[in-house]
Amino acid sequence: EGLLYPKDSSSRLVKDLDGIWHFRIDRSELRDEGFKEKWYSQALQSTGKTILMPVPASFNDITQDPSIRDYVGWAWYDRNFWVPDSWLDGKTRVVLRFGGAHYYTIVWVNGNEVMTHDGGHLPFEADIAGLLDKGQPNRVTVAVNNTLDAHTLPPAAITFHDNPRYSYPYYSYDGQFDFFNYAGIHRSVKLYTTPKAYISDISVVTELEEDGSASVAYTVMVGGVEGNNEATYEVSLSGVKDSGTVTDGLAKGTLKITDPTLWWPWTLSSTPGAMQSFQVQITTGGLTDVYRQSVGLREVKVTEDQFLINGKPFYFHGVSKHEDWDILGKGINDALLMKDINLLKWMNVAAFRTSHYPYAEEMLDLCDKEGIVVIGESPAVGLQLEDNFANVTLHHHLEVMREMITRDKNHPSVVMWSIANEPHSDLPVAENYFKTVAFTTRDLDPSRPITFACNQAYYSDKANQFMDVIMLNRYFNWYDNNGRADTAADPMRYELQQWREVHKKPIMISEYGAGAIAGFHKDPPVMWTEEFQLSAIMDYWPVFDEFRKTFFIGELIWNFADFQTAQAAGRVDGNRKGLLTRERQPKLAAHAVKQRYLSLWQGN
Ligand code: E9O
Repeated sequence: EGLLYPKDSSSRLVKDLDGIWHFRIDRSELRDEGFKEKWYSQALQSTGKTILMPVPASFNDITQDPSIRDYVGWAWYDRNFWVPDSWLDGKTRVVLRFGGAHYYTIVWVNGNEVMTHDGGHLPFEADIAGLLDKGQPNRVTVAVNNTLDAHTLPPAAITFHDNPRYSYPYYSYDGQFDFFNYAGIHRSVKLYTTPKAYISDISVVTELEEDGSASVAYTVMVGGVEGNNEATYEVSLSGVKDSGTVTDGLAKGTLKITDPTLWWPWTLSSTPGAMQSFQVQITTGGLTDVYRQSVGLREVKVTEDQFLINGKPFYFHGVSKHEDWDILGKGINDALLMKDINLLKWMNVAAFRTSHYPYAEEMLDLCDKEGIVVIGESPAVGLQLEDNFANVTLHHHLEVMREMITRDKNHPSVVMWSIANEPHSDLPVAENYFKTVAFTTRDLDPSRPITFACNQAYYSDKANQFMDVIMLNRYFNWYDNNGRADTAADPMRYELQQWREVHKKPIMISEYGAGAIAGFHKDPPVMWTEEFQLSAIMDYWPVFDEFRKTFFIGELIWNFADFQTAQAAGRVDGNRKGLLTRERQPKLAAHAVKQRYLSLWQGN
């Protein structure tokens, strides 16, 4: 099954379930009252006191109640909805789709369990047509649990603080990952219809030929074809058409496009982001389903020293980001996504990494359209203890890669998979673990290179042998050499040379940076001032420039903007390494980065 984005067509209708839902956290000690009392079998409001909660959004920062902000356990949501009688004609699938909820989710419709989903960032859906009532409201109930453990992604160890002298007990995570564990229904909830026989998945892979044409290989998965019925299909792209019969649920072929309009990053072309519509129609037993998949024709390749997009060397000058906003937490909203896109362009950013989890599909759509290049990262951040590499994690990790590739494979903006961030890739268990994840990922998507963000040493890391590109996270003049912004260049130069000697592969920096509280100034600079952040970042640049002409393919600053973390002595209402504040206003360094990125781009 695929995870096509819900879209209207002549055979499909989409209905939004976003808005205000009822909400209740489970305050019982074991967080199990909701299951004991079967809160899903009735309106949540009739189970006890509920509050109103917006969807999509993290629930944490919506109220003034710290026990909701810091809540760990099952949180419950419900709402009513109507569907038109015409949807219940027995010939229509009515699919309930969650763009993402954090972390483990169970969904009921009219009291019947319809699906569960493990993991915080990817979509899940189920056909609920058979459970819906005519002529009366239907109810969807969601229980979502943000408890993390050694085998979730990200993994975390939880501590229960129940000292009787505290006015209330609380849970905390020790920091295996450095961002707030926002929770709730983070992405849009939609209902959409399809005919009983339907297009279940589409994938499109482009290869550029010597003669300037493009071969576009398509695979369409078809579901719900009855018995011995035959299904036929038609596809078209750029005026080129193909048609045939669906065999074993698949329609496959290659379109040859002689004069293709290529998708380009905005730093490589004055007409970037060319998206086109790949139209698919299937017909069987009198039913027709139509879906229009947005695609961009482009090809990605890695050589010993370069990253090529459509055969041209691409330099990843940009940032690593977070999904993190005031009030909304990790919830999304078009205005905020658009603002981030505009800020990326304002800073002349060519590329960003979706640290440390898959981002909303809506964001990738915007990147497709604007020609902003994306490195798609899995939620495997903080694999530090040997137990984090256990088979149960590996199994889940592979499942996450499968879901992420299923969801994102048609986004031309996504050019590479980052399979993890800062794992203990020096542990003996890491070698086999990463070998398996890398091989499986390549199997799932042979069209994109693989990497991960490494903070181990070139002599002890055991995972980069399986990667196509090496990414390094380095903080020479922040976590080391406190107060000396001028100490990064030498160790950086040495390390790049060593890594290159061990692995003849392209290398980029996926994190470097320093904390600054906006409005703090001092000269000579001290840590946490805007001046210090600026000089710490600038200290790396001559080294990057030294290797840029050879194997060095990119520089991503940590971070695009300040972001929320767990409370800690080294964090000031969050991590302050943003070039922008959390409210998206520039610090001193943002202006310098904007200048540098402009010249990198124009020098290209
Ligand atoms: C991962 C990212 O999520 N890399 C971190 C970033 C940071 O700002 C974090 O936000 O801390 C850097 C890891 C450096 C580890 C050094 C630890 C030294 C502890 C004093």
